[in-house]
Amino acid sequence: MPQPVFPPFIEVVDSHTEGEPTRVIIGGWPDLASTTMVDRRSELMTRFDHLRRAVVLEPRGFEAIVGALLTPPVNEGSTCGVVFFNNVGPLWMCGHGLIGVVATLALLGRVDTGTVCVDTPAGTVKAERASSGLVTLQNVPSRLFASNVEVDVPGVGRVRGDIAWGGNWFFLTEVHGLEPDFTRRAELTQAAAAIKAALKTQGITGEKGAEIDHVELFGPPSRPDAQSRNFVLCPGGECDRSPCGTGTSAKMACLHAKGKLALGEVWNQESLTGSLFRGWLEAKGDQIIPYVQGRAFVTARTTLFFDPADPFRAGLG
Ligand code: PYC
Repeated sequence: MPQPVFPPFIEVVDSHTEGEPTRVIIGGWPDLASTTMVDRRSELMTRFDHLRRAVVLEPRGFEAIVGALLTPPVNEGSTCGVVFFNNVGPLWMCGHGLIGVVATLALLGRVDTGTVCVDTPAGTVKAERASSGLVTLQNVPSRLFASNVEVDVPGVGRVRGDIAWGGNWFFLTEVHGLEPDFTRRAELTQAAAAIKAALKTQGITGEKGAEIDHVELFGPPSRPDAQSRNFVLCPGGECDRSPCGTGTSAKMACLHAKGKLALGEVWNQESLTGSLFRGWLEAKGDQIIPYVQGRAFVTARTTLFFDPADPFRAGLG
């Protein structure tokens, strides 16, 4: 078995978007050979899984961090590509992460104010950066896939919810008797993880058998300017500290399909930490395009080292 090769160092910029951390790789990661974003996502797993783990897991990271590997663009007009990944594997898209990428590109002087296009494995997304730093993400087309799906969840009971695509696959349902607040995250995680496991056991999937790897629970808002508050369980078992960009997109697509959110109408989604994404929808032909607005703050620019003598250089866990 060949030993995984580590570069001497990897340079990163850390930020958080409405509370949820993103670590953007800005240098040191070996070049990917693939020429499409979908193939780059696969290559990240087949050739560089040891680097994914080393960058986001302890002792350099922790479970909630989403990594973002910048790549050359694949489409004319795009500034760059990005493959997002977390503690268990790659993501298709990441809304909070994309806002973090834009803040990082601004720090590096690669974007100023105005529009930037970024290629992702889920498609090309656009973002508009205001002089205040506020970012408006134009996400990939989103849609309700199946509504009022019932699932029997051991320890929870029968749960009814929707399945939707917002750049990742989501099961969305109301939470009863449990406030979606950060202080209740252990119980919320337990309930959402039980739902996710039941979906898998009962063969309930997204389109073409796609695994539903995000579970989104909704409850009443605590802020007067929000319509709803959510808890989002991410694939690696951690919860999103932001309202989740792809999750907010999936939610708005569901509301629109049920006649509860008109095109252009604002949807303010609060997270379990009390942060907020402002969202709305536009139609493009027969597709529904979500817009998600939020802020990212750069917290560090760091060099990661991988000492060959370090027993945890490939990450812990
Ligand atoms: O903001 O789309 C998002 C996201 C997905 C997983 C964590 N954040």
